[in-house]
Amino acid sequence: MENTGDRERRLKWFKEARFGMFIHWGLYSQLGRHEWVMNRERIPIEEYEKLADTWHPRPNVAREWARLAKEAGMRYMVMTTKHHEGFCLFDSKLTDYTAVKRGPGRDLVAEYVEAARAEGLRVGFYYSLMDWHHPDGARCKFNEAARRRFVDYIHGQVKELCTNYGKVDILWYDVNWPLTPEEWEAEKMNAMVRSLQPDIIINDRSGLPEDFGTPEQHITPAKEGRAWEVCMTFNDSWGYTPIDTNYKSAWTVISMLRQVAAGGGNLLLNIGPAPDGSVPEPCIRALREVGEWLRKYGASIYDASDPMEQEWMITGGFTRKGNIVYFHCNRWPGNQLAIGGLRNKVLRARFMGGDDIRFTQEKDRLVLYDLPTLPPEPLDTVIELEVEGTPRQ
Ligand code: FHN
Repeated sequence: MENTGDRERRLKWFKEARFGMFIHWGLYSQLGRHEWVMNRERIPIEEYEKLADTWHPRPNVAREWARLAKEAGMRYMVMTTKHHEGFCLFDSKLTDYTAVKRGPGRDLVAEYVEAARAEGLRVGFYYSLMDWHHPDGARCKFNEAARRRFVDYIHGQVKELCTNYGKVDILWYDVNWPLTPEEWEAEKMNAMVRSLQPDIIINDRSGLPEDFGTPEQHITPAKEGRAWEVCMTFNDSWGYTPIDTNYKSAWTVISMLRQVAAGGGNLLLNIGPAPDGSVPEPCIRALREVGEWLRKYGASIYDASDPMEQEWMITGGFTRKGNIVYFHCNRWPGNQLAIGGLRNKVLRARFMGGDDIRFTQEKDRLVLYDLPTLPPEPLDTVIELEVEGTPRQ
């Protein structure tokens, strides 16, 4: 039975990191339609496998991703080592359907690990349990011999990933269809992972709760203080889609970060690089702007949170570190601003890194006065409230 003290020790960096880069990259990137293209378009395996020999990514693209992640204020990365298509971006003794033995001709996971570490970022491995390429990937549900072979294959690959790449910080399982955790022998698999990587944190998608929850596309804070991380696409697909124009803006990402921080969770924001590894321009532009905002206001995001049941108000929301409450303003109503929901007596109000603000407080309602009539972009405004008990500077 996992002891919570050890879990809190292992989760400490993760909870403070707040913001990570998800990377979906694979054979599907060449088709530029969706990472589920093999399934959605019913492409026969022998047809789809040809993509394994036409994929020739540029060298060292992972370093470009790691530099961008760092510039964006991200503290960790999670890359697909194998998505549902079954193609392994890592070296494996259990299959020849790998980046080393086919088109790329090199270990793309090793390159990614080296790049992330070179930029001081934590390393996460995404690994899909569902596998459309393995002959037993579906019949394992109804045939014990097939289940045995498939479970041994999956456990064997997870062992390779936890053995051959040095320290791994996150194991990010995905889609455990078609087996139950018992049929996966998930307890045994995760115990093996922890024996090889004692500090690792494991998500909840092997079917066991493990260390953190993984809501997807919707900010859904976990209850009872359990660690959680919401994963989001940058546009409408996890994989590369050249025609998709619906990329999130920097302000949208900042707003998501503030809501995630308020709820005490993490944001794992996805990029779907082109087949050659290039990052779509709209991601680069937005991530650079997010990084700029975090360099100014990161203290109100990284290790500040306020997981009280706060209705995410139109005007904005709170995060908190000790007795400093940060108010992130969403909408700027003019030269006065009323903020509700405060649980402490306010001693001082000021723009974060800026001037003091005149205020009055009635119970939990604070009114700020003489605000600039033409304020900077509302999302660019973080108000810092020193509440009762903070040693005054
Ligand atoms: O089917 C996958 C999908 O392609 C993508 O990898 C997401 C990322 O969280 N996970 C599954 C859908 O939940």
